[in-house]
Amino acid sequence: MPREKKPIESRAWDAASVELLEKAGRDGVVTAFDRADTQQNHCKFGTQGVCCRICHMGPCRITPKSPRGVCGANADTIVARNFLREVASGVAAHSDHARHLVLLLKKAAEGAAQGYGIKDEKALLRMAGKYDIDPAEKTSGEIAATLAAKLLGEFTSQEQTLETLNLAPVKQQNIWKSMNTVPHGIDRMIVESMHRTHIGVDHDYSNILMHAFRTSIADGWGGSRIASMVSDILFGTPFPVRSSANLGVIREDHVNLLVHGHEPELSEMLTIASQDPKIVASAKEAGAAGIGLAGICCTANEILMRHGIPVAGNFLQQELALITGAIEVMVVDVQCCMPSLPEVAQAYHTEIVATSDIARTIGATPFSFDTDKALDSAKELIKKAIDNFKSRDPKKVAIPKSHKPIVAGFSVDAVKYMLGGTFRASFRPLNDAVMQGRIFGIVGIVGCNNPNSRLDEYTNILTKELVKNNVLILKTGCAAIASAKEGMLTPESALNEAGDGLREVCETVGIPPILHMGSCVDNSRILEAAAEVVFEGGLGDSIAGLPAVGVAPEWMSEKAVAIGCYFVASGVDVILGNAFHVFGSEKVTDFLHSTTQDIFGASFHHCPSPEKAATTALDIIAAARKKLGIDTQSERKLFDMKDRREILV
Ligand code: SF4
Ligand code: MSK
Repeated sequence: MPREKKPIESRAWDAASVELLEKAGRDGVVTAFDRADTQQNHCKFGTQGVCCRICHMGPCRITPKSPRGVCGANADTIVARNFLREVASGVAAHSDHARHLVLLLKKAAEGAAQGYGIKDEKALLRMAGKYDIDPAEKTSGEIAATLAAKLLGEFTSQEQTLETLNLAPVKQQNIWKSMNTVPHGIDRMIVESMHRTHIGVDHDYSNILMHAFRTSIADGWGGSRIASMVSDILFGTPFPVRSSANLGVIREDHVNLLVHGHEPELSEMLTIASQDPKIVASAKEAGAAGIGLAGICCTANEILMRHGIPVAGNFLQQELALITGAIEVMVVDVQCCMPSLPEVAQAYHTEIVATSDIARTIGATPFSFDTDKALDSAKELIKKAIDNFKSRDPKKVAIPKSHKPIVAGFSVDAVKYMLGGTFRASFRPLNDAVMQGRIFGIVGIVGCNNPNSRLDEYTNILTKELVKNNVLILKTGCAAIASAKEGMLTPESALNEAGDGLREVCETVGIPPILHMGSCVDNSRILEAAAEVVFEGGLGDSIAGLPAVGVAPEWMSEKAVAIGCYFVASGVDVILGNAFHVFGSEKVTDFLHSTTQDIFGASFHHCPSPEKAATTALDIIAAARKKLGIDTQSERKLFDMKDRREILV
């Protein structure tokens, strides 16, 4: 039977992507959208999670007729083991990213990393304080060196539990202690996950799953939190910046260089180098109007948050960006960079440059990025792009017009500042707005795109519905880029869609109702915000009781599984657009979707449609408000400076 070919408009929500998918057809270029069609009949054993290939007596597949693998493992054990391995991989990805940053901090502290230094002294001192480092009579380099050594200990510690856990509300810490889910060193947690899932080790599905949550805590409150904090020290804590998003940010008359992946070390240097007058002059000598730097996925989010560099697109637009025919070089680092990129690039003149030694791609140019000479490396890469400009074939160039203005850069510090100014930076006005009902609740919408559903559709419908219902949205990753492309990340446009109460608060404070908080590791900023709400008071003593929900609408990566787990372990209910591969075990499914309520005060919910996700989120928030006793509408009153002073005097 011939495979069903979907109409192009059904693949993507935004017009720019549809335009380039049509061009891909004309240019004979195969993309992830086409390959998803050829993979339509997904293996049932895989989607149910009941295929085990952990040892070579197998692979074993569980069916009613063969309910146990050769070793005797049943569906519960196999599904739970597969789940834990996904979590471990996600945690490893985030935490290795964090490790690279800590090693860079160490080098920068020693003065051995060209172009890097301590950009945000306040962030350094704040973090040093958390690690009891006395700053007296120490240079910032010395403080950074001591801090880096302590942070490296968070990865390797064997008996000590993570110090970063102290950043969580005491109630969460106590739950983790009582449930035996306090993580030791991050690396140890990942190693133990692999050990436990080896043949013949941990067979009790609930014991395996509890370790999945324990390992995930080492990510959300450990690796990812460290990555965000160290990035802030090295590159600056984000504050609101204006920029624009979607494929239309690519400029035809510029030498175009795209950064893609996750780690910000090189992209920071490319940002600096791209503004070097000598480099701009050589681009002009080559016949271009200048250097066009833009990003894809989370590397894009990193330099957007700190420098306002435009975002060309999210995960499923990485190939589409090349199909514009106007990209000289795409620099890839780690995570979410498709192996298909060099093949797509072959249809044009684009050079794909793989810059991480742990992430090589066949057909890409390997480039060993050396943090000792980072600025030189960045200049070399831009020179490569300038040299390649002459090879561009104008007949193959077609850049969609579409791009939207955005405001991003909402770190927790930035939100506090916007709420209370320099001297009274605080979450108080936010908590009050929630208590008074002007803000009904807070929802974090995060995660990827997935060609099994229409690009950005679920994310955008859900976001609009929640904003209409007075829900403040916190966003990261590719979900944030989806809203950016939709024009929902500016105070002006999004406020038209917000409910009355939310609009009132956003207008008073001057923020959009959707706050872009950064990249995948910056999901830890959402936890930080949740903790701040608890610390501020008035909404209970635990994250678990807050009128807050997490949603991963179009997720696809193992990192998203880890993120979902650390949200649940922190007491935040998580709605999934795509189901986990666990339905082959009723017990594992029940554990994740129900038992965790009794353990952590939160669980997973599978909602295949955005409408169902919206009603589920609103129901969860309504129940939390009732429990907190704030379900009745109190008098609506604008919170002005006089009110703030009265509270804080
Ligand atoms: Fe089969 Fe058991 Fe080996 Fe898995 S560990 S492949 S279930 S024998
Ligand atoms: S990039 S993990 S597709 S959010 Fe962070 Fe996007 Fe998901 Fe990658």
